[in-house]
Amino acid sequence: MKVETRKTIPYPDQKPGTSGLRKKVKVFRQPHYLENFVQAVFDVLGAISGKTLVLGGDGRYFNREALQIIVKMAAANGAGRLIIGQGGLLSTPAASCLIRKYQTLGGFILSASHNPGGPDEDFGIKYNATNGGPAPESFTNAVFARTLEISEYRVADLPDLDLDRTGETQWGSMSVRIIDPVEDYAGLMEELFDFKLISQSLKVGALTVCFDAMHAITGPYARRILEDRLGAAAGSVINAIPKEDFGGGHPDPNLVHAHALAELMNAPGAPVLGAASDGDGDRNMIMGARFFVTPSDSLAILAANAHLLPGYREGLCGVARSMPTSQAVDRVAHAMGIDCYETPTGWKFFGNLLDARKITLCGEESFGTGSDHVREKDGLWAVLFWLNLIAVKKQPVAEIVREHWRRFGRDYYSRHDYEDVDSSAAEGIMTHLRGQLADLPGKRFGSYKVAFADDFRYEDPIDGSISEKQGVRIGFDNGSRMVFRLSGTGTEGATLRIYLERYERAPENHGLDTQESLAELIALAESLSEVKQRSAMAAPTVIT
Ligand code: VG1
Ligand code: CO
Repeated sequence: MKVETRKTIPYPDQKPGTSGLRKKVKVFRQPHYLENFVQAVFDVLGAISGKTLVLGGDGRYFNREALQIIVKMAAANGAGRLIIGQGGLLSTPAASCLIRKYQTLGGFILSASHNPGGPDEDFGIKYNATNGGPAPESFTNAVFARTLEISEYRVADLPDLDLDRTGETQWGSMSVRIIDPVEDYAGLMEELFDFKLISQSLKVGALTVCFDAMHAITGPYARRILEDRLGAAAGSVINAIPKEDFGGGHPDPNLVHAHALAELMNAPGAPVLGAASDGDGDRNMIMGARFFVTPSDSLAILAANAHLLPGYREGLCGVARSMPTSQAVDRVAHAMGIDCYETPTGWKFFGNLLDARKITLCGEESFGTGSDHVREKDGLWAVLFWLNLIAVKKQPVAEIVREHWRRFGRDYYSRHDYEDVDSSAAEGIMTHLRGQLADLPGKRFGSYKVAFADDFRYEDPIDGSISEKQGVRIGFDNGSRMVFRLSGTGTEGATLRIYLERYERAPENHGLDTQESLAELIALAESLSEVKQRSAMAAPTVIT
């Protein structure tokens, strides 16, 4: 095997965001762009000689091309073994599962998640560490620093690898194993959930399900697990074939983008559970017949009921949520007498807490929930959790949620996204908000009195690392909150996210429309941020 060392020059823009490096395909296709980033990861890792790496992606446009490049670079950098999903496919949680199960050094996940795919759309790459989770900020910062000074990379002179045939082969100085992308993950799910009970409920028709894979990675996973193993009716999984452009849509599981599912769930004869996942399979949307479950509520409900399921029978050691996620799970933790941690947005911040066994479940308002079974959020896991829960409780989704509200109160919650805002206007909004923080506490706005206002700063309780400026929070004395932050996953302009929540204890007030119930808070958020004037947008692009 001949190894070539090629000269390169640095790119200034390879700083990983909330979840890896995400750019337009055209940006990734610039000479040596991908190679620089991959070599920077190898350089920071240092000793990969003889080590095993997991490789796979969500199947989007450029997935295969990128994989071939990484295979040749891994060989040149001395990797001992690669484990690759057949066809170059692995969902994000399945990649995490494989890294853990086979105790590999880590792995590369090729995905831009819920961002659209195709020659003019997005691509992404992320490195996950030995624990199966996204590398921490200390690592991604070091990679970024390395990309700014890189001058050469190594690549082996090898032909393209056949990604479609499973089995073990010797490739240059490495052994390469192409594996079925679903099998190990399906086995893990079977350990966590009561497959027998779920399949009995499906068999007698007490449970019916529609899962929208949105033409993305979870199609093969959901078909194998829901239809083949559990016996859900053929056709329960829709849009099940992964496509390079996700059928031209946004593979983002929310009511706006998963509209086929939303329509079905609002029509007569809707299945008991409706669910969808995103491009790389780590997000989930949960619906019942004519009922949408807010992701923050879903996390709280899973936490309150986990002990009913085989994998969590021993109870939870603690829970965590990202800062903008509603406080619904905090109430559950309080009632159970366990700790609840508040972390910055992005799954990488849960890793240390999970590794240190401080938490068992965690989640984000952005349709992400997960547990200590892997180190990523996990879409299909959440769906199986709900299926198992419905089978145990023998109640419809809406009833499970309403019962939860009666016990804990309801946290009305919504996120308003202003997408593709001019970057300097978006920065201006954040600066304007930060400028008010010192004066806000104690001020009254209608029925809301400000209790605190700050820019969220996180000190990791395990390694003491500090992450600053993670979002502006304004809290009120009645427990309501609003949060403002800029997205770290977009590839064009800026996206401002405004998160709003209001707590309602009294059951007679649990049936309000979410936007109406938050109307006063929304108007206040818009006026404090001056979002409409500064962005020149009359309304949010997406409301979830
Ligand atoms: C968004 C979500 C965040 C999530 C991240 C990655 O980040 O808000 O909660 O962890 O996407 O999810 P941001 O910075 O755009 O708000 V995924 O499914 O895109 O890997
Ligand atoms: Co995702």
